[in-house]
Amino acid sequence: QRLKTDLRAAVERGEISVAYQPMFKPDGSALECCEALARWTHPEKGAIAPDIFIQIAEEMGIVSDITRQVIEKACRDCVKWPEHITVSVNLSVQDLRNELIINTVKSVLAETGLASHRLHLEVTESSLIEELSTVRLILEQLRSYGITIAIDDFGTGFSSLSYLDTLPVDVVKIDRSFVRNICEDVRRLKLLRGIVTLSRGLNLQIVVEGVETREQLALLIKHNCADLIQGYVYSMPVAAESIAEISQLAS
Ligand code: G
Ligand code: G
Ligand code: MN
Ligand code: NA
Repeated sequence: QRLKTDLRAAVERGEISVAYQPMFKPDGSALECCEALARWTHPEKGAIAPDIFIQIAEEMGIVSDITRQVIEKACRDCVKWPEHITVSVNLSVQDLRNELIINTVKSVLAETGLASHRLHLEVTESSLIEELSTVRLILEQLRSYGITIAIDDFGTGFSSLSYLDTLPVDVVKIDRSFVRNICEDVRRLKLLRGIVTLSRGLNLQIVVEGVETREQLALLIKHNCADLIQGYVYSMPVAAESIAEISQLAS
């Protein structure tokens, strides 16, 4: 209860900050995109995990305020980065139920001057299942502005592949659970390769998340499983100010 009151106050004061986790070409030769990750530091309890405060915000019906703040900060930060770098923001399932998100995105792009092709939006696979017609309308509208749509946590949401094909989606981010045991368990590697083949068949760009070791990375490269890699093997989430330097080192 106390956490709710404090979160509301923090959101009203604009105190949600944003960290960025880079995505690289598999060989590490270029930093292409950064995922914006919301951060909240509670005055007494310290850092609260986003899983926790996003869920609280959803229960309180204020998650769209957080989304707006994160999109604003992400766009302001991205305009300062080298031009080839894009930024990817997570949407909550609640953002996809309300057409207001369309105006939010449009006005933030106008205010910040970020080219729309540099903004990506991530929606979890599980959030696509409800109110499909509203979701489709919102995603189509956003995509018509030139924004890229990614499905996050792909493979965990039990969505029907046939409607995945009909949704306006450009990128799949394969959930890190599919990477965890690929070096030890050949069946896990086969499963991952199957998902990759299927995604390529649907003309989707593939981001593999949660890559932690050099061995995993080598296997992913060997089997051509990824267009982009996101994971601790290359970088943890970092401050906006570090992105230009990390990008410089990669190139
Ligand atoms: O930051 P971390 O890597 O701990 O993220 C944990 C989870 O919180 C991830 O599933 C991520 O998608 C989610 N998350 C992080 N930032 C945001 C945000 O701004 N909005 C929403 N809806 N989810 C977020
Ligand atoms: O669910 P989503 O993909 O939006 O959230 C990204 C989350 O994954 C963040 O909490 C981020 O800190 C975490 N993460 C990023 N890279 C790795 C990794 O290599 N291993 C693990 N275990 N978590 C990671
Ligand atoms: Mn994400
Ligand atoms: Na994910």
